[in-house]
Amino acid sequence: MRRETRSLDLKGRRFTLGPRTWLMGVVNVTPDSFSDGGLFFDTDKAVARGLELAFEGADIIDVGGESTRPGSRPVPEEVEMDRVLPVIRGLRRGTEALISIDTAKAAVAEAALGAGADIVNDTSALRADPAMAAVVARSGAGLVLMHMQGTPRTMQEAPRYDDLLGEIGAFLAERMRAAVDAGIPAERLIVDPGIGFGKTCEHNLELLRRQEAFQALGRPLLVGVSRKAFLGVILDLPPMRRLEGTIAAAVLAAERGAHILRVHDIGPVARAVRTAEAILGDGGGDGAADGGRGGGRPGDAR
Ligand code: PMM
Repeated sequence: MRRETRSLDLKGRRFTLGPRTWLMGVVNVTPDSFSDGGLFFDTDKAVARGLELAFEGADIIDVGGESTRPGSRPVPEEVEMDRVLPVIRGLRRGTEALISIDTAKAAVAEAALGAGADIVNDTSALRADPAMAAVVARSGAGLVLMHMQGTPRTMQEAPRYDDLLGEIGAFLAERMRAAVDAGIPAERLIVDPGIGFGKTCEHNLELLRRQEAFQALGRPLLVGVSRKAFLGVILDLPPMRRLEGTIAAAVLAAERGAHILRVHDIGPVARAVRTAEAILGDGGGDGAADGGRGGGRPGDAR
């Protein structure tokens, strides 16, 4: 994998990212997310889904209570809290996996961190709520800073860039400075180019092709390709039939520098990524399917 090792501090614990690709599994507790809206809207189903993702190999479980699909409108914060808090409490009781809260609202983030979340995944990169930076700074939690052109309501109307990689890199560097100025140490930051957020299919493909440029930011890189619309353009298939496209894009993203992959289908992606790591000769030993000890499974004579 062409990526550098980075350390990441989360609530007083230090993690090393790089040797083994981390996987972030998605639990959308929403009636309307673009690919799994409604499936895990019920608390018990959402907790069960999160535990299943952890069992299948998710390092992080990303819980979201508001859809960010193109054209979507924000939901009130009490509604978002009612959706995500019981799920985070249930997951915290049931798994050691890290938990992230996908929200741009400070009050939701604060309550989620109190309920046991370790990371705030803010797709607005601290721009939506002026109180967010202080909440993250106080908590010791990690923070994902994601690039988005426009807002979820408007972002796909006419995305336009003069210098795609340059503009996104400059945006992420500026947001990192804003976070550090607000008291969040750089060691707690994760950056994300925001595949599908104010980008055409061509923009997304170019980002994935040239994604190594983001290594210069010096922080772990998170990439979310799972079931996204650019795969629909390539394959002419609906979200639930984009698994093979997701796997191809996810493996290439990891090979080109992504430290963390955000995906819905953890099992299949984990098997593909571990195989790619083994072929490339890395995986750090702790991530390979056989634990890095050689051997394989009983009955696997070949
Ligand atoms: N994509 C979605 C939601 N949240 N967060 C980050 N950091 N990166 C992403 O690419 C991302 C995200 C949209 O996907 P979903 O509605 O299927 O969860």
